[in-house]
Amino acid sequence: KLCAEAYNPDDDDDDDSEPKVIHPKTDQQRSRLQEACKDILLFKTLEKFSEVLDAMFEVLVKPQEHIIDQGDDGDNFYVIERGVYDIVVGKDGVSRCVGKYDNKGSFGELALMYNTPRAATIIATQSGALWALDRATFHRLIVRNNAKKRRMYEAFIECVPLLKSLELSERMKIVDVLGAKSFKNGELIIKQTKAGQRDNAEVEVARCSRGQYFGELALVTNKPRAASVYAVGETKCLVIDVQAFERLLGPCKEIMKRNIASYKEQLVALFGSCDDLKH
Ligand code: 1OR
Repeated sequence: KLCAEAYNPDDDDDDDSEPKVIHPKTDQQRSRLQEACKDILLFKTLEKFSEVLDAMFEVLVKPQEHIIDQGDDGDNFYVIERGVYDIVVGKDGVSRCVGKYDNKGSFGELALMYNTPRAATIIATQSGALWALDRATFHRLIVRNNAKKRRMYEAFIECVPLLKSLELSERMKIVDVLGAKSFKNGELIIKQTKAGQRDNAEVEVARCSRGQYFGELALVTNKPRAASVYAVGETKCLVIDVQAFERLLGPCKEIMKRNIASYKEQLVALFGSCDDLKH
């Protein structure tokens, strides 16, 4: 058949010509899978989430097993059901552990999204269980959704002051991995995990609105959450995970640190000390 129409990736959305991958699962497996996937940000804006679940398959891993080796071609994307995994990056012949996944999260999206060699080595430190999604299905369901996501969030991301110092391409990489979460009025978004909550009485110290950010302090200081955050009215937040934060927001860290210094002044003004923020 000859076709004179221009190629439009949007028309591609319901392309049934590609075979759907289905790995049959028991009810018990499916519910474990659903539990492991419920906070995976890459899955948050998908219409065809159930097809993702259909295609995923279980992988059991042993201690010291390399799930991914830096430099390899990408085969699968992985969601963690359980286990602790080291993230190791080699540069100039020196390998360094740059982070870890502790019984939650996902990895292996970069090589599949950008067609690049694996950027890090992922090693299981104990026996664990993963759910894998093959490259073709990841492409069909996740990568194709990215164009839509970029259109949806580009205008908003462009007006977030914190991200001004990044290149457009860097901001778009943030959009590729972020997820959207909605909260009801009064709902807890972040829970303070620090002892010494000052008589357990909670005091409002600040209010954030469109374009502002929160949740960075614990990631910058590697300390427990220093404050709780509640939704005021119906709210929608865009969320990125700690590894993507480390990878993509490095250039914004100086701005965040400056703002953290002002948190201390606010705390001193409110409580007379800022012990909780010392680091
Ligand atoms: P991948 O397909 O490249 C390795 O395979 C995966 O490790 C990668 O996708 C990410 O999912 C995950 N830099 C690059 N990749 C990382 C990083 C990372 N962390 C996790 N992955 N950095 C560490 C951030 C804590 C930056 C290191 C300089």
